[in-house]
Amino acid sequence: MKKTLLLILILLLGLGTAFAQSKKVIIKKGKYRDSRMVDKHKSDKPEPIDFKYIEYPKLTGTNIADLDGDGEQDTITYELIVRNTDKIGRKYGNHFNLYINSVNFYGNGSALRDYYKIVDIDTSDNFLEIVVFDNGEDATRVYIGYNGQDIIRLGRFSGWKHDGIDGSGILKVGRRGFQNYYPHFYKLSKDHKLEHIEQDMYFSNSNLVMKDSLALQLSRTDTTTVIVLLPGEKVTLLWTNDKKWFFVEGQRGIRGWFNRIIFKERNKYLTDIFYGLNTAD
Ligand SMILES: [Ca+2]
Ligand SMILES: [Ca+2]
Repeated sequence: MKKTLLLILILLLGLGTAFAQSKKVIIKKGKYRDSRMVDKHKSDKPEPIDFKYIEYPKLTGTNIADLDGDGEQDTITYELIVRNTDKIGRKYGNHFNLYINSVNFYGNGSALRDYYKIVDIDTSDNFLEIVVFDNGEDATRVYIGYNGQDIIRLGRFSGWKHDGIDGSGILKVGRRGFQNYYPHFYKLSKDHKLEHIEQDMYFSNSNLVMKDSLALQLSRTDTTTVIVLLPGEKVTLLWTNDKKWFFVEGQRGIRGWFNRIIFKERNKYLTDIFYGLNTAD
């Protein structure tokens, strides 16, 4: 009888230990799903970017505006040198001439449109800017300035159909990324230059599928593994610095970082790890 009781006791203790062990496993799993941990990831995540823009009218031929803010109206003439007409009769050019008063600017493109826009990137200065459009392989905008003497090519940007012009002096443009376009910011300087503003991370928000497994780490400085993404798992590439760091959210809602350098070590490319990338990178 005593032996039986002892056996039952041993059995119960054993079961208790087994429960304790299985409980331990659950706790570990719970740790990965801890909301505070996800919050910690969020603290590493920059805020999404507001991308408002003003729609300026399409202009053709000759127009008048005070581009350099000297109080005198300037005469602007845009001439498209037409080489192509598309299926619905729209004319595209390979070259254009832009005249501001007596100054001429000659430019080229692959499928230039027959209109231009006069925009105001920075409402706090007295200058206006001109934009010429190219519907080539990528939608392209060419920004042109005038300082009263010379016509200045400010920049040429491809990507999103619309650039963000809100009068703040910051031009927001979309640059082609891994699947979507990344917003990039340019500041219009006093000497008519569009200067790129470096950001820590660029918003990507690309939906991909895992081709291979990949461990994500807690932060850029803490290599603790938060989750291992598995083949077939849907993931969102949220942010990247376009160089080596990527911030990813997995299908199970866990966010974490990976460094591109691990692929070099494994002798693999991003396309070996993810389905859905639109670059050969
Ligand atoms: Ca003027
Ligand atoms: Ca201005």
